[in-house]
Amino acid sequence: MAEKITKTDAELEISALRKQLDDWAKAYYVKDAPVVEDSVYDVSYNRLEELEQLFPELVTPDSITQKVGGATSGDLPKVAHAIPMLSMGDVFSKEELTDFDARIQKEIGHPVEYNIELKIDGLSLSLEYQNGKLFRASTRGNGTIGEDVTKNVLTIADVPQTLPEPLTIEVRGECYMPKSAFLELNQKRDQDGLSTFANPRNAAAGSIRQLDANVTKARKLSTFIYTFVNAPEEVTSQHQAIQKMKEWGFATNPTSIKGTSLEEIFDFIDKYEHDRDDLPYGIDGVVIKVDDLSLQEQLGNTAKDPRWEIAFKFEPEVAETVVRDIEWTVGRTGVVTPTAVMDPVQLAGTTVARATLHNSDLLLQKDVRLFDTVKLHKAGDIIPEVSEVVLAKRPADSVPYEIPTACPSCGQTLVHLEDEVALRCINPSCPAQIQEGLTHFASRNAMNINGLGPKIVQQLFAKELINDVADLYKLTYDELAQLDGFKEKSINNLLEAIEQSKSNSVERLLFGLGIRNVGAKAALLLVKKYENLDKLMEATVQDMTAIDTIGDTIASSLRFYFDQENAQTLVSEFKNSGVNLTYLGPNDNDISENFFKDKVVVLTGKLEHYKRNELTQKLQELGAKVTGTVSKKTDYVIYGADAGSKYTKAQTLGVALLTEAEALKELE
Ligand code: 3BA
Repeated sequence: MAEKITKTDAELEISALRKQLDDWAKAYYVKDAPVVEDSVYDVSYNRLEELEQLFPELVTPDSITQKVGGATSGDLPKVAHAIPMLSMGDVFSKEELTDFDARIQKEIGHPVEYNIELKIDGLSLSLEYQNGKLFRASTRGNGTIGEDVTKNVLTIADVPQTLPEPLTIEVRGECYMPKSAFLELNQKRDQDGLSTFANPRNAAAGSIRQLDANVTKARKLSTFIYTFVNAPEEVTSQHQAIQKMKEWGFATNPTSIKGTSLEEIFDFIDKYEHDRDDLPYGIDGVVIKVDDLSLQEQLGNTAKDPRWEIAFKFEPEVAETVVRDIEWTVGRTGVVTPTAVMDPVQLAGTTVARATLHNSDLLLQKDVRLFDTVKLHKAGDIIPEVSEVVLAKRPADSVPYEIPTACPSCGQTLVHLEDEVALRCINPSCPAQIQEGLTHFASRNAMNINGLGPKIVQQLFAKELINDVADLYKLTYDELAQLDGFKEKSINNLLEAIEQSKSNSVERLLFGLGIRNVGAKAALLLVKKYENLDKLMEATVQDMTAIDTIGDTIASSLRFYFDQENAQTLVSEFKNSGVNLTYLGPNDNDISENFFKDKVVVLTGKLEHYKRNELTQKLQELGAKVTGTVSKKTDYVIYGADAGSKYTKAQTLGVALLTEAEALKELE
């Protein structure tokens, strides 16, 4: 989806990102002492790339995205790489891999064979041999200029100093420190009162970039070599290249396999993502390379990376980041909850910059403070949560966090209700609570008023244009014209969305009212039984509980709500504004057997006969569930012109594909 950001905002963000990334890169490349996790770096880097794509005119040659690698230290002699050491494009999801494969197939014209390799978590080295003798070894540096580490590399046991034939070649690969060596080293350093390395990669980097080769020798480094700069004639594929290098005595990684289908790639990824802890060396992903060297040549390189490979990076399941702020938000019901605002970090598939701290008790119990480094995980694989504070990284001047005593919205003193861990604002006219209620009313599962998000609600409220949900239906063109940046088009769009919501089936309104304990499911069940709001408002608790799954709690909440005069006024205002108060949906038993009943369906590509939302509605009326992503649970993918990754994914997973025309036949 296209993002809305002004050029001025983008400019500011870009400049901040560049400065931040330059600082981080310096710490990483020059000092071998990273200040943030790689995943944090990646998120900011990707964001910068995204913004530069949106505003190509803002790209400058000194942007870190335009350089191949990081900086180099000043201490070691420099080496110019005649052939630059490129970087690798990286992806974090299988969807993106599917896109990669689709792009390759499109460009080549048919499925291709890949060499699938582990992505070793080390640092890249280039080894140059003259007449069979190792004469120079260098680090990648910034890709064009690296550092001469020949003396140090000569101490690495598995790097051949002489080749079986007097060859003049250059090979490249990854230098790493085995996990066992890393643990031993840190243990020893700790005993000696020295600082320890953050991870094996930093230890390897610090060990290879030594001025004293004896230090390197003591560090037990290893290598995996994976590429020829100029492959010998007889080698025509990446797979053969690895064979050949092995033959000549290089250490090569034994796990790589050849594969053609996404399934093979996904299986490889899953296997090693699962088994990675058991490997004696660290990996941080999988590299997929077009195997055939002539096809590689055909695909070529971009300025930064080859177009024939992609690195799939594993999701860190635990991530570390720094707490910058603790925000307190007032919910619809007055509960005040703390959220940690942190440096963005990649965590199990998504970018996380905020994590719930649940409630004040838990915050105190975990003793989370501002500027603390915290470990994050995902509760139930979904909700980012702070697991613990990394005390070793707590700043010396840290002070305990003070829980607020006043509501951040209305300033009224907060209370701790009996047997509740939550802190509450009990002011019924607290602006935050009212605004939350309004946003909830407009939200997707409630009245689904497109464009009426929290920011607009906040403005409408601040300008006193609305005070309760019924006021939404009294908004005029001139009133909306007062909103920041609202012009004819946006005003009409919002008015239209509000107008449309009047004809929603009433369960949306009932859910949207935000009555305690009444969720979307309960709302639907209730209106199905009572048909309209008038009848529901008269129902007794006992009558309501006759519905399966509607218990006393829900029924009493409803009764309590509708007994209030406010609620009754609200409903009559809805009526006056022409808001529909009856149930318009199908009755379950009404859906007759049909091709799509109870099937999970995904739509993709450009449809001709129907607008996408029309077809979606039609399918839903037939009892189908229409979703956005293709998975094993999908029954049918209906596709139109220019279908992309969803189409390929369906093919890979063996999900039935229907053209729009075929689907229409079944609809009739
Ligand atoms: N294969 C790292 N680059 C890699 C040159 C290509 C390449 C890597 C790789 C793109 C790994 C970027 C630095 C570089 C040599 C440039 C791998 C790994 N392939 N398996 C083909 O295991 N980390 N890294 N290295 N040239």
